Amino acid sequence: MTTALITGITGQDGAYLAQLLLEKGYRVIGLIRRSASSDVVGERLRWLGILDRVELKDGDLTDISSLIRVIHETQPDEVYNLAAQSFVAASWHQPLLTGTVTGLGAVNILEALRIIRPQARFYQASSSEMYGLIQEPVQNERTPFYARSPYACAKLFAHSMTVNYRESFGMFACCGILFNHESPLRGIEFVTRKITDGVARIKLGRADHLTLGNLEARRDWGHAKDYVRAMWLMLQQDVAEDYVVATGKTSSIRDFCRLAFEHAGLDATEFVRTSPSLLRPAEVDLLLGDASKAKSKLGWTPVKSLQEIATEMVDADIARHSSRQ
Ligand code: NDP
Ligand code: GDR
Repeated sequence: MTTALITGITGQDGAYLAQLLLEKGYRVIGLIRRSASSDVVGERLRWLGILDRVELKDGDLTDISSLIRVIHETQPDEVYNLAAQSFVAASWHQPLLTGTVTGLGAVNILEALRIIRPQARFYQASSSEMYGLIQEPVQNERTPFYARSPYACAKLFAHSMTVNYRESFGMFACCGILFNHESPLRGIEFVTRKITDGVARIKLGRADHLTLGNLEARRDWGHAKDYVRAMWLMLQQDVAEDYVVATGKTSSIRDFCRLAFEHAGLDATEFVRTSPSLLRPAEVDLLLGDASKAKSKLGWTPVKSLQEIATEMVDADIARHSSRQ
């Protein structure tokens, strides 16, 4: 039985990846942080009905001793480093924490693996945010990076270190440069989920408007379930390489609002307000990925369209709010 260790298993991608690996017959170990709200830890795993099928080990990406202990105890064949302070907007408020977790945290786990389990295959969750101030209208593995937030700077450091560990020590280490991916398990602070949650509240008469920031930013949005499949495929190859994972289509926040409100029979222009307080100190205006390499080498293609994603998320949020009378 193949053993996988997932950091960030309680997040959106960690939960879907755990589900995928369980379907494939893996033993799945997840790293979890101690929380004072222990009753809600693992909520996404519970939602997917797999909480009791994964082994949760306590640890923190910033504490290398905990990583060494967990790797030593579980001897993983594959390690997926998904843990991060992943909210771009928060990274300006907590730049040091973001650098420590999202940047140095990746080196902690690479270093722990190098010392005690160098044969394990390693996946690093790199991000399209690293492209930042766009140098080319369509971004692929050769497009130069230009980080625009403390989060992107930290991810760029982790990305470079992963490549460096591969080249220096011959470790099987891959970076997936994933563009935005969403689902009903997306954190409520991210714009798509904030919108679908807002639509649900308005539809059920629990709110009368939704306040957003920049409606003109464009993102290449896919579905998280499709994207975790690409992570797994990267670690099944003969050679470790980096891959862009994207749909090749870009839409604005305004477009996503229209799709989500329309699905609930509402007109977005009646309910969406904007506030300068939600604008970022530096914005990433446009992301549009070229996943040709992932398509040709991994045989990966996204399945879900943005319309389907918006529909699934709105339905899930209406169901959630309806069950909380
Ligand atoms: P989430 O924010 O949903 O999940 C982040 C996870 O990291 C949570 O499980 C969180 O645990 C954990 N975590 C945070 N800090 C620590 C720490 N110090 N030690 C251990 N675990 C920690 O992110 P997503 O699932 O959306 O994304 C997964 C990864 O992919 C992230 O690295 C993200 O930056 C990256 N990424 C995401 C994209 C997207 O569109 N979703 C696109 C490109 C990259 P807890 O539950 O305790 O907070
Ligand atoms: P992003 O996702 O920063 O791309 O990072 P987010 O959904 O937070 O923002 C997308 C765009 O929407 C604009 N926006 C708003 N964003 C939020 N959160 N809230 C608002 O009210 C709002 N109004 C407009 C933002 O300015 C931005 O342009 C996500 C994360 O998952 C990262 O971890 C990951 O690396 C990247 O995607 C790829």
